[in-house]
Order: sequence, then C-alpha cells, then structure tokens
Amino acid sequence: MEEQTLHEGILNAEGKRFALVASRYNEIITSRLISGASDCLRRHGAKEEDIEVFRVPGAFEIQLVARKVAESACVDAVVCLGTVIRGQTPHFDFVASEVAKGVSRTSHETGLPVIFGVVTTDTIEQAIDRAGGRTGNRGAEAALAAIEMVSLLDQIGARE
Ligand code: INI
Repeated sequence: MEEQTLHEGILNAEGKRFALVASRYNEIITSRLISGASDCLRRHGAKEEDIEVFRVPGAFEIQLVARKVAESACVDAVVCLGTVIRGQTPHFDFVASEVAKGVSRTSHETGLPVIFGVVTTDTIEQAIDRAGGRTGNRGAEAALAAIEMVSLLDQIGARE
C-alpha cells in the first residue's frame, strides 16, 4: 500500500504574530481566557511584542474588530475570546450564535485563522470551569488551535 502524506500543523509560534480580540462583558472570566491564551502563545515561542490585545464591549462586537484586524494583514491569526452566559440574558442564543457565525465567516472570507475562543455556558460556574477551572482554559485551547492552523496554512502555502 502506498504511504500516505500527512499534513498537520506543528505547535511552534516563533516569529508569528497574533491578535487577541476579547470582550469586556463578564470580565472576571474573560480576563482568565486572555491570560490563558497569552501564556500559551508565549510558551510556544511567540514574542510578547507579537501579541496584540484588542478589547471590545461585548461578544457581539467581536466580529467587527476581528475582521478589521484580519484585513489589516498585520497578524498571522486572530483569537476571539469572550464569555456569554445564558442565565444573564434572554438574548443568549442571539449573541452566542451571532458571534459564532461572525467568527466563522471572518475566517472564511479573510483566509486567516480566526479562532472561536468564546465560552458559552448556562451558568457562571460552568464558565469558571472553562476559564482555568476544572475543565481547562478555553483561551489557551483557542491559542493552541491558532498556532496549529498558522503552521498548517504555511505548509499548504509552501506547496503551492
Ligand atoms: N455580551 C457578552 O459578551 N456576554 C453576555 O453574556 C452578554 N449578555 O449577557 O447579554 C453580552 N451582551 C452584550 C452584547 O454582547 C453587546 O455588547 C451589546 O448588546 C451591545 O451591542
């Protein structure tokens, strides 16, 4: 049988530039996502000066800034961070689905990894769990996904 050719990103962020677009709503949770993402990027080789943080009021505003930053071509990937908690708003479904759709659309339309690191939960306890609590840090996971995707896209680019 012929050997397969596997393409997968490596987890090395050296020389790469990242933007974190993070909402202020539920700041106690989102600040932990920012710390988790920044720490993960640094530990994988990104320089402090190559990590920019853009703050927006709420998750609903993430998409616009993520798109502007992605279009500026100054970064290799954008990591979107926020916290939407169902108990806090009847608008939960609307806000959560808009930000998810917006992040996905921005990635497809700009060709840049735009990663969804928005915590969407029923309760604040579940959000804490996902922001460095019992079930890891969603910000760090999103940053890792960004590093992997940048590397994979580099490999695809090198084949063209
Ligand atoms: N924004 C969030 O990021 N999380 C929430 O849980 C939330 N709630 O509960 O309403 C929220 N609302 C604000 C929204 O994102 C916009 O900032 C606002 O509607 C102004 O456009």
